[in-house]
Amino acid sequence: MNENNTNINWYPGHMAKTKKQIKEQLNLIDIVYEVIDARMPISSKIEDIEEWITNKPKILVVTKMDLCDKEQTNKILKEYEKNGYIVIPIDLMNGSVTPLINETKDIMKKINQGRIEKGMKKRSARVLIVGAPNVGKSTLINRLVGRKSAGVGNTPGFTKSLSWIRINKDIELLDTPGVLWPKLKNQEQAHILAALSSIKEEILNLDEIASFILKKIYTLYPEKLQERYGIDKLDDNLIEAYDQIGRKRGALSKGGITDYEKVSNIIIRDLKNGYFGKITFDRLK
Ligand SMILES: Nc1nc2c(ncn2[C@@H]2O[C@H](COP(=O)(O)OP(=O)(O)OP(=O)(O)O)[C@@H](O)[C@H]2O)c(=O)[nH]1
Ligand SMILES: [Mg+2]
Repeated sequence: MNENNTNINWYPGHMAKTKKQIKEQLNLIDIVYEVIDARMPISSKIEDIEEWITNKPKILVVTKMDLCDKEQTNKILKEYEKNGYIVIPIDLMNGSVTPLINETKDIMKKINQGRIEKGMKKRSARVLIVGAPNVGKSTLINRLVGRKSAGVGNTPGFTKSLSWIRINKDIELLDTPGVLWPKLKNQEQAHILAALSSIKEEILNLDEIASFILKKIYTLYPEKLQERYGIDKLDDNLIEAYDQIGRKRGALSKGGITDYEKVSNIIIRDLKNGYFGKITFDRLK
């Protein structure tokens, strides 16, 4: 992978534009929900957020708790708490959003006390939602509103523009398109984001993402590779593994040769559809 090319693709113009638009709205904002994906609580956290969203109370909202390996994710979340973050983990499919609403009201109460002391009127909370693509920002908004008012889709870049949505009489929310940051820490982070659908698949090579997924699962959760594909051992070149998956899943071209592209797609879809079970790809160093 060419470092320069990938950097350009990771940070396309529309993300720079979103960032600029968010900055323009910042003085209207009381509270920030910084959304991260529980399966990648380190890799999906906006790295440069402290540089462009300063002096705002933030809540770290951790979505997709139902999909993660809780033992690993909780270790990382504890570390965030130790560093002073307010952390609210949520399963947006079945869990409750009440803890988040209560936390928001608490913070707003303090802000309003300050306003009243200055002779200003109380007002409802204006909340900005930010996060990497596909982490669940719009789904969170829909849960908070209690109906579908923001567009949702399992591809990065679903939301295309900023929009205000009223949650209830106390809270108004600004939904924003997913953003990344100009320079990803390393290839590992880029691959994790791509594997878990926060970077468009087309940007990295499909085979590269699929190989990364295989190796990652083999390293962190070898039993899941056995369960799903009957693979006990992964060689460095992955050819045997691809052949095995190809046979098992009928991804063969004429003459019984493995269709490698099809296998790559199978691996990526399997992860996307949660067929490896509950996984977390980040680890504390
Ligand atoms: N299982 C599970 N799926 C979730 C959860 N939150 C979001 N999703 C799914 O994740 C996908 C992305 O959700 P969106 O709400 O569109 O994500 P977004 O952050 O708004 O994405 P962009 O607009 O592309 O930046 C959708 O398929 C959601 O159904 C969750 O807590 N659990
Ligand atoms: Mg969205």
